[in-house]
Formats: sequence, structure tokens, C-alpha cells
Amino acid sequence: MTNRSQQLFERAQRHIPGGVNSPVRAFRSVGGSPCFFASGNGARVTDVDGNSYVDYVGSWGPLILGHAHPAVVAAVQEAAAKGLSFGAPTEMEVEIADLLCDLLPSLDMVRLVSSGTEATMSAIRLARGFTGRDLLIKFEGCYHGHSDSLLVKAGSGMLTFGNPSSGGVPADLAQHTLVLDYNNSAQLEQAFAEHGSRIAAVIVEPVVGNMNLVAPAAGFLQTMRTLCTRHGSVLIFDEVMTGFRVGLGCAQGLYGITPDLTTLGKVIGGGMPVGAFGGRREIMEKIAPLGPVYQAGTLSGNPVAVAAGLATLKLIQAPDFYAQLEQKTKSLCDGLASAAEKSGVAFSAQSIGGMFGLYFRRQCPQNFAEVMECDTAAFNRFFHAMLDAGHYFAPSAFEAGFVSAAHNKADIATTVSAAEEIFRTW
Ligand code: KE4
Repeated sequence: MTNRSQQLFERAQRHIPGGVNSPVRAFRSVGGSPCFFASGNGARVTDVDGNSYVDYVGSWGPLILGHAHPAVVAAVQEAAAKGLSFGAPTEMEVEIADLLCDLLPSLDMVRLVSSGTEATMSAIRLARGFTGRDLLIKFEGCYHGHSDSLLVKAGSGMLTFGNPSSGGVPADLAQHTLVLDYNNSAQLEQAFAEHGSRIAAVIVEPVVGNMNLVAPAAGFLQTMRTLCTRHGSVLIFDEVMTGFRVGLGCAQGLYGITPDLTTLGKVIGGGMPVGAFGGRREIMEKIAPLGPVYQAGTLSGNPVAVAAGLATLKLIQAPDFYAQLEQKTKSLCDGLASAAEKSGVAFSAQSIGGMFGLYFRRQCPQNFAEVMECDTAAFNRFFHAMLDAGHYFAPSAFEAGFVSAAHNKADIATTVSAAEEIFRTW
């Protein structure tokens, strides 16, 4: 007897490619068919069959306050009742721009868009327009959304330019992107030695969340900063995931590195579609209508979405917000790691702020090659066993997980004891 999620998935596949509106939701890397969720409340989600789960995905990061936070819902309802969209400036857009520039010293100016992809796509075009250069450096395992210049995989040789990693991306566009190894400072220095005067920008996840969680090695981000400054290239911190997730100052505050441009998303929309890019005034003034770099959006700065973002950004400024979030996330990781150790399972875990990585590998991976050594079959087995026990983790071994302010000690404890049970019979 198929359950309602499975019935809906069957039906969804008739008119939606893969039955989903974003590929990772399809459970293809973990197997099985996806849960269709009916509602969320705080740390929990409930699927259409009435099964409840402690949620460690949080819509891939936005729900740092948990599901349906009353203040966020009320702000959305109040804004919606005044009209859903105007295609004209509104006061709340000024309020959120001022707040973002207050919270992030590197932001002199900021432009709102509707997704992280739009933010990074626009930031790259802006960096190219500002420098008059074409070349872009990204790092293998980092994901910055699905614009063409970023769907590129490493070329054949260590420093050869990229090839498309997706259908539909022109090879001669991919040729302008150089894909390097994350945490390899020597390789980055070599790339600048060879191409420095042609490099428009380096874009990086300052803490990677898209090959599972990988932390920056000591000196890696500083090397990037030094090289970009020396060669007049734009350093873009893609903080769509880390922004207000790893701390109130984002990753740039945590590591003390000032990027030239920052991209944001997820948390700044509180679950509604908001992205942003911003940075140094002399760069941002190149954006239309001030400058020659075009960028636009019908729903950019949408008042209902911005209302959710503003409500979220206000609540994360509460005293101890991040200290408590960090403590809960760390206790989840420590609990899972000790559960695995008790049963001799090759497992490691780490957290930075409110995001975490789980690895079926004895040590936390420090680069893409080490991530690829993780036992994904073991992860997939863990994923489904935890799902059956009522704990929803990211349906891929190559994604970070997220804890919210709504998770309490009891939630973390039940998750850890469920894992203990599973590892006991591993
Ligand atoms: P969106 O276009 O999905 O809003 O943002 C793209 C993006 C940009 N930069 C970073 C660092 C990101 O993590 C993302 C999106 N993250 C994925 C999770 N791995 C979103 C989930 C999905 O693709 O459905």
C-alpha cells in the first residue's frame, strides 16, 4: 500500500520534471521517494501522511528561527494584507538595506534579488563589468547556484580552464572559468601568477556547505584576499548559506576577511524568496541605473518577502542567539560522533555556528578529494534509518545540515539516542 507521499510523487512526475522543483529534493542520491511535507512548526515538519520529524534541513538554511515562527508569519500576513507587490520602491526595502549595511561593514551598498542564484550571477557580471576582465575562479565542490558561468567543472590539467558541468552551457563560456581545489593556496597562487591580470573575480563559499561542510584551512581565505588585492581582482564571498548562519557577522566576521562583494540569501528572506549582493561603493555604483552593468527583477525587494526577512533579521540579533545556536549544533555533532564511536562506526562530525557536517569517514574531510572518500552508502543507510525514526536530515551525503533556534535540548537528545540505537545494530 503506497502512502500519500508516494502517491503524490507518482502524480507529480506527470507534469514536473523528476516530480520536484529542485533536483536535490528528489531523493535520487539517497534512494526511495521524497517526503511531501504538509506543515512545519518550530523544529518539526509533518508530512502528508501525518508523520512528524525533527527537521535538520530547515529548507536548506533559511529557517534559522524554525518553521512558522509567529513573528515572521505575522509580519508576512500584515505585509500581504497591504498588497503583494508594487514593482515600485517601498519603505521596507530601504529598512532591510540599511540593516544589512549596518550588520556587515563590508557592505557600502546592497541590491536585493529573489534567489541566491540571481545574487551570484549578478555579482559575477558586476565584477566583470567593474574590472573589464572575463576570467573567474571558483573551487571544486563549491556551489553558487545555477547560472552558466558557475556550472563548470575543472579542466583536464591542474590549471586549465573549465568545461561545462551541465548541458546547455556553451563551452566557450565555460572557458572563462578556472576551477581550483578548495583549501589549496599554492594552486591559487600559481593561477594568479599565470593569469592575475585577466582575473575578474574569485568566488568562494567561505565555509563550504555544498560538498557537505568543509571548513577553510588556516590562511586559505587570507591568501585569496591578498592575491585579489594585489592583482585588482574582485573577491566575492558567497554567503548565501553562511550569511547570518555561522554568526551575526557572517563568515567574513568569523574569519576577519573583508570581501569586495558578498552574496546573501536564505536567512535574509526567513523562508521567503530574497537574495542580495552588495559590497564596495565604487563597485556597486557600476550597477544600473547608476552604471553600465545591467541587472533587474520584477519581484526584487518584494514587500511580503522582505517582511519575512526583516522579522528574521531582527530576532537573530537577540543577545546569546548565536551562542545558544552554536551550542545546540555542537552538542548534536558531539552526540552523534560519540554514538558512532560506541559502536565502532567510522564517522565524524563538525559544526560551525548553526550549520554542521556528518561524514562516514574517521576524520572530517578538508577538501573535495577527502569528501569523495566518505562512505555514501553508509550515509544513505543512516539517512533512511533516521528518517524512519522521525529525524529528517539532508537527502544527500554532499549537503550540510542546519539547526534552528527552535530546536531544544530534548530534540537534540532524541536525535542522538535514535542514532545510538541505529549504530548499535549497524
Ligand atoms: P538559490 O538560487 O537556490 O536560492 O541559491 C543558490 C546558492 C548559492 N550559493 C550557495 C552557497 C548555496 O548554498 C546556494 C543554494 N544551496 C542549495 C543547497 N545546497 C539549495 C538547495 C537546492 O538547490 O534545492
